[in-house]
Amino acid sequence: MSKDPRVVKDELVQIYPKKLRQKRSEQMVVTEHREDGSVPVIKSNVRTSPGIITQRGCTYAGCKGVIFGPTRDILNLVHGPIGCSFYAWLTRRNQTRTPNETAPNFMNYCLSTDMQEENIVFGGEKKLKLAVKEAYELFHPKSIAIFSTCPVGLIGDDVHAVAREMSAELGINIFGLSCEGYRGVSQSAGHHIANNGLFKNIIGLDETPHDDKFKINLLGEYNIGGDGFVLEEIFKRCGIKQISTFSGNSTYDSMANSHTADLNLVMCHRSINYAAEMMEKKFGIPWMKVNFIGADATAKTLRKIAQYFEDAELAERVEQVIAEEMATVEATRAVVKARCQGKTAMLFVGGSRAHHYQTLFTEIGMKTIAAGYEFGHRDDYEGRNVLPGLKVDADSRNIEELTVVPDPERYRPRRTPDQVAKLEGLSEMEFRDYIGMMKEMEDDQLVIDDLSHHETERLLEIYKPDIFCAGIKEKYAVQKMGIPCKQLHSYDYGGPYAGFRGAINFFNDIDRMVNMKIWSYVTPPWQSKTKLPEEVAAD
Ligand code: CFM
Repeated sequence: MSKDPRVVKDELVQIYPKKLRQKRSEQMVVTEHREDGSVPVIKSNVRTSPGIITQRGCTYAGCKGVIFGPTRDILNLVHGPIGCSFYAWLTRRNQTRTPNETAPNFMNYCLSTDMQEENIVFGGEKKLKLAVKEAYELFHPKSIAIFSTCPVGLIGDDVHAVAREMSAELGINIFGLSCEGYRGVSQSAGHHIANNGLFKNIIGLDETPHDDKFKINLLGEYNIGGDGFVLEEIFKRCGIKQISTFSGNSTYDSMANSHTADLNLVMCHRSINYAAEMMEKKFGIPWMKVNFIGADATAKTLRKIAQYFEDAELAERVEQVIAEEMATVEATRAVVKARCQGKTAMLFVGGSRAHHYQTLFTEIGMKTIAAGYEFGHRDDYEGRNVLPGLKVDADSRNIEELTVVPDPERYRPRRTPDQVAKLEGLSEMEFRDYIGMMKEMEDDQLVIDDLSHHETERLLEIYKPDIFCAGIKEKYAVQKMGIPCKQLHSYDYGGPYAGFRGAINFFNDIDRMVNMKIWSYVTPPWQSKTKLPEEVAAD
């Protein structure tokens, strides 16, 4: 069958009923850079149609698992049936390191109100209060975040009232999050709800000043596989003070103090852009899109930071770190590139990595032939310039938009209007901007939003890429088709992949995967003659 992406696109949707075919067609585009600088419009952040096997997760997953999960000393208490807590427990490989053995780390615990039928019928607020008390007595945390699961919204338990009451009683910061799984079309809604929760309840509570010269927050970096550790070290070597990270390896206090920084670096735009915007409005901290995935990308990001602070000494230190690190990167890259040049990759993951990881593949000469997000919005694909024209649909209206105004005492613009204008004029800075995935892709590649299982199979059969990047739900089905699958959520058992050292790890792992033939020798169960258990039983 033809590999022309336009033909393939028609083939992927051909099996669907007419209405669904139309909808899915609008969620698939072939990349093209138009003369006016625009890229094709892609439908995204819309509901997955019933019957489709999606890669997506729920709103609760985005709020509890993604944004709050990596904070080690905010006690995460899930109000709901035990499964919601259990399946969000230690599955994301977000790592943390306490400064000493006695410092709190609640990440190892799976805390739930364990709702039963009785609570669904008669209400669960009493049980929630008891659970908060019990958790407090056991752990004495500074803060407790209560997460609502689907039944909580359905029966109308008021987690916010319980949080207020218990906060007054126990004298610690307790707050609720209305992040029921069904509240949005994907985990993306949960990110927004969590950003609002952080902003309303934590950011700005600690005024401790720092006299460091270059103070930043790293937003949208979750320390998967130790990525955050690598970046912390790079910042330290460059002399950049990292006040907080949202939220990899983070603490309650660091977040409460984050408004004292002078620049917000936004790594994963999808999950954290709301906090960046709100912090700029309230405190005057500008934000800048960065990418630490890829060695060249890391070097570029560090230079952008130095440029923002306009300091010769910082620029010099940054160059020194880049030079030292790049020597090792180049040695590995040259070997790996020679073995991987021209091979092909597909990336279908999340709301930012399907873009960022293309950089790493490019750095070793591999080509991304198809990519897409599970839950990205149009700005993540096409760039933030589309934002003013976006229509807010009923599902997005479901999520609270906070009204943020400059703080009367604490608003302090970090840059003069002239400096801001200059930074905004430099397109490579992506100052308060994100250009999105498609502008960095070559023409004539497939971009597919919320890829389905059926479409995955057809893509693999048609293109037979050298590697497919996705998550655990896809991994084994892909490998049974003879193609290696790299998990870009958890990194399988590997990582870190961020920064210079991370790039070296990634190059080596990908080299092993694309040059190892083992999966092509697999006979999938549906082609083998091995009898199924029920066939054996029937014999
Ligand atoms: Fe951002 Fe993430 Fe991602 Fe994400 Fe995620 Fe993740 Fe992801 Mo899995 S915050 S959007 S909700 S970069 S858990 S660390 S890997 S889907 S691409």
